Amino acid sequence: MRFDTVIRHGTVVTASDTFVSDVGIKDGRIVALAAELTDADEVIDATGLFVMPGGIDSHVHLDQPSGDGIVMADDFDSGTRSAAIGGNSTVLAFCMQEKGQSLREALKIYHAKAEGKCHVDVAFHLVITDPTPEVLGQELPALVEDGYTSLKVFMTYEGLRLRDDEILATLDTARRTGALVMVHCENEDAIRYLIGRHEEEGKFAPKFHATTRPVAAEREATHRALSLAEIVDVPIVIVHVSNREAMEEIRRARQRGQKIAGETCPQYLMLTADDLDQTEMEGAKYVCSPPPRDKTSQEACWEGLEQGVFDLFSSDHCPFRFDAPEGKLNEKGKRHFRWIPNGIPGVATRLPILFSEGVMKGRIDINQFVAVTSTNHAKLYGLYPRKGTIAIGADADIALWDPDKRVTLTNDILQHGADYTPYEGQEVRGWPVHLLLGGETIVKDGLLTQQKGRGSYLLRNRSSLVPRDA
Ligand code: DUC
Ligand code: ZN
Ligand code: ZN
Repeated sequence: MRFDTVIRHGTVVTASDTFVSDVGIKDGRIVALAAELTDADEVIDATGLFVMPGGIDSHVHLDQPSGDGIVMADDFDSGTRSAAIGGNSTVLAFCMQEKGQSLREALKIYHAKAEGKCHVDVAFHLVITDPTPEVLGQELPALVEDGYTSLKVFMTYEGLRLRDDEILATLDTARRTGALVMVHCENEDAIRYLIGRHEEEGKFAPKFHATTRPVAAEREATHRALSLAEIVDVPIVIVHVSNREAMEEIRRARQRGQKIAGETCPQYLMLTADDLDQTEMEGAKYVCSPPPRDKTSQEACWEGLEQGVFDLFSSDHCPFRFDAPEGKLNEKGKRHFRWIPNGIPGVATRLPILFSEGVMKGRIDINQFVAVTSTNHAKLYGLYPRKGTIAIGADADIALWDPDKRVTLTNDILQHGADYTPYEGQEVRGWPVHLLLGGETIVKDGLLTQQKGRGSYLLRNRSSLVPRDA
């Protein structure tokens, strides 16, 4: 067979194997894995490089309205561009239902936002903020059938959070329809109470974002979410886990026999609450929820990755400009931490940070790296085996990694819309030097080689965590 492209002399890495092989690509798919493939229109020399499935970041916020004049720093163009620079070929973003809005209406708006803009493949999770009988009884089941097979619910944020009975009703619908629910676990009432107390005490600086959202507020909500899922007998994903106590709740639920996926993020390995405690509002750059904790929590999150408590390592990319009236330093945010928009950029830095700090420092092996950054995302969100692996028949979404390339992370190389990175100046070892999407090179030597619009929208199957008869 004559191939469109062959990748030669690289070391192929999947979630389970590492082997030297050439990769033959035809019509956007991987069609051959063998030695000495030569007959091709294009030959990419991967000598000394790892040939890995493109990263899948299943937790990314793009172009979400935040109210109050706050504007997210990335739309689908800049956000997926930055994703590609960081070695990702697929991102799963959120489609946020407004109160009173139908899910179909919300989807129409988000599809319009993404249309023609994406540099990598995308799919949407549905955020349920208004679980009316109509939404749960009719819309959601139809949408799950149509390939929108995951949703997120919030236990915090006035206006977004669901009450426990609403969460139960949503989980029950997920069980009946075969959808997978992601849960943001923080106790809203406790947080609001603590914010009130801080206000009485005149505590308004960014560092108090962390003290009003303590570990116990996350642990309690995690336990409650797991209990609610147990009550209606449905799998869930606990997203953005920041500390040991929430992580232990996941372990215990699994020991009880529950099917649970766990996710952690770079900020919980790399940052601490001390980063919020800086002069000149610098701490606002690190305001995200749950907040970064302490060194002990970082170690716990590493342990969770090493031991498989966490299936997913996602960015929770949720970018705002720092020095901007529509960003972190909006007028109200300068005076009170509760008005600093929650979230940090990270879609481009997720993979290099884990490769450098995890693989190169011997904390996880390279197959685990592939599992928690790509394969498990594909499996849990219904994209496997089309995505998330190097195998015959899979999409040729392939990242070539140079393990020896040293890069200093600076905002200008990341190509996102934010005006900062929380990791400015940090050196990483290992970099995705070449990225193919559907067999086509979209990034070479840190630069985009294609215009936007190459990415497709992905309709998805059911999660691997969902029973087949659901
Ligand atoms: N939750 C997220 O998942 N992302 C950003 C903010 C938040 O609270
Ligand atoms: Zn969240
Ligand atoms: Zn998020």
